Amino acid sequence: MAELILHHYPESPFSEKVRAIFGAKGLAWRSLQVSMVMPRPATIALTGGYRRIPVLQVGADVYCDTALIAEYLDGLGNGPSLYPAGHVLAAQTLARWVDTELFWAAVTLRFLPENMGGFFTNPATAQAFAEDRANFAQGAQVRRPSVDEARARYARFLSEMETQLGDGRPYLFGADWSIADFSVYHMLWFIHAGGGMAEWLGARPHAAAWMERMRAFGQHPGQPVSAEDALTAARDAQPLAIEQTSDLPGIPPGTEVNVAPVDYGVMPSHGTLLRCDTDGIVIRREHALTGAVNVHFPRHGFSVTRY
Ligand SMILES: N[C@@H](CCC(=O)N[C@@H](CS)C(=O)NCC(=O)O)C(=O)O
Repeated sequence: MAELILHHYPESPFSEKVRAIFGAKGLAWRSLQVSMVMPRPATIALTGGYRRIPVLQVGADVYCDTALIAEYLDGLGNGPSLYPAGHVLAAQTLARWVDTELFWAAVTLRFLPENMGGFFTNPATAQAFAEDRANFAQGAQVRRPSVDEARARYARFLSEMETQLGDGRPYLFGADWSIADFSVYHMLWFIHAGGGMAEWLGARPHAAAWMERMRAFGQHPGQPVSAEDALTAARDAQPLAIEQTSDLPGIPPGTEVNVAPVDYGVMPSHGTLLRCDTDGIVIRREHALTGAVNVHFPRHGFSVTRY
């Protein structure tokens, strides 16, 4: 198998989810550190437009969105499945809620002055970030909660989490981890990354101990790789053979399509549809820098339209 190359940046919470999964599963990975703001030429050459971070590249196959990246990684490495029998629905549903509803509360909380920590001590960096994220927000369909609402949402969630962990279980659904643990972990990591609100965890010993257990997984660094070497890895590989199928009325395999997130960061990727079914969406693209690549997306949260 080709190497696992994560396109990410250190401050990115969704990247921290994947970095922790690499650690938990003992997977060797290569780290392609991208800028916190656009442009990201190598990553965009590979995805064809999708700009959210992280992206996992495996040779000439590119996996977008951590929901799909986690499913891909689950089949590799050591340890229990991220989707334990009997808890799949609960774990996936909690992970989706955390990655969306709790995420927007987390964004509100993280950018409070008392939670900023060392973020943006340089005004020029802050200005570049604000301009970049204004572009990113074009066409978004999300509602960012007020500070009061975000605090209430997080407080309620943390107190339910404390109760759930109160019987001494090591992970949210019992003796083994699930995808929900990694989603909750990266969100708490993000909220507390600036060092603020420490008392929120301090007052909840079970949640605090769980957080330290999860944080240990994140200490598993990747070997740096350059953008040039990542592009060479794509050019040197063949994209996976994909069984062609589509459950979209009027959009059969072979159609030129746009695939885009439905909520935010809605910049589409363009390519030829190979597959669209319950398990995901795959398009094939060609680019001078990458050769032929497959770009994979989850089905949930993405739209497919004719180009
Ligand atoms: N549902 C996506 C969310 C990804 C996401 O929102 N990533 C943030 C960074 S953590 C992002 O792309 N922000 C804009 C940017 O970095 O350009 C996933 O699970 O991968």
